[in-house]
Amino acid sequence: MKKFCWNLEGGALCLLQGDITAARVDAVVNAANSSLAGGGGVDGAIHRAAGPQLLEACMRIVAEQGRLPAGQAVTTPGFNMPAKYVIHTVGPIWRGGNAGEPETLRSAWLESLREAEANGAAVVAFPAISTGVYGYPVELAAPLALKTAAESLASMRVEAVHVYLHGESSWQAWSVAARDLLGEP
Ligand code: AR6
Repeated sequence: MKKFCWNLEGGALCLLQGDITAARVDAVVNAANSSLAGGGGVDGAIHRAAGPQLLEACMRIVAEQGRLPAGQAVTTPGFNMPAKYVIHTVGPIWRGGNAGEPETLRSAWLESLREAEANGAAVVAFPAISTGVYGYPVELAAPLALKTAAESLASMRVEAVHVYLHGESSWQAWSVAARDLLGEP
């Protein structure tokens, strides 16, 4: 498995190629939708790996507080996954870039990191939120997400962010963005 890490002020930022559901971390972030009812992509994979209790926990949250708006995050247990927690966030659907998509994507990353910190999670795994079904161009999403994570590590108790990338084109785009922003790993 490919892995590159940058040791930054306040923690480590790593890119990994692989399946996020197998990540041995404290918390896994899910690129969910507002209904929290599961779906395709990484959301479907996380629900399959965690087992049916994850959907039950998500449905309780929606019953109590309603649908999860884009840019926000909530936490459930990880159930059958190695990770203790799943942090569900909703990224923006790409509508051309002038509908607040960058602000919403930044908020999805930040609010997920805040949830991680609030739960005492030291190592957090993220997928490439919004860059699949939601259509956010990965060349734009990767630098924004990496900058948000790098800045947050400096001021938060989270010690490491592991970005799990699925597929070669995603890996390439994130590697280029990380080198541009952070230099050689
Ligand atoms: N591990 C890591 N990354 C993965 C995995 C995996 N097991 N599976 C897919 N990816 P997407 P979005 C990558 O579409 O764009 C769902 O139906 C994938 O290759 O999962 O935020 C939800 O319910 C891509 O690079 O999330 C929502 O309705 C990245 O994860 C909607 O899709 C994100 O792709 C959310 O769309």
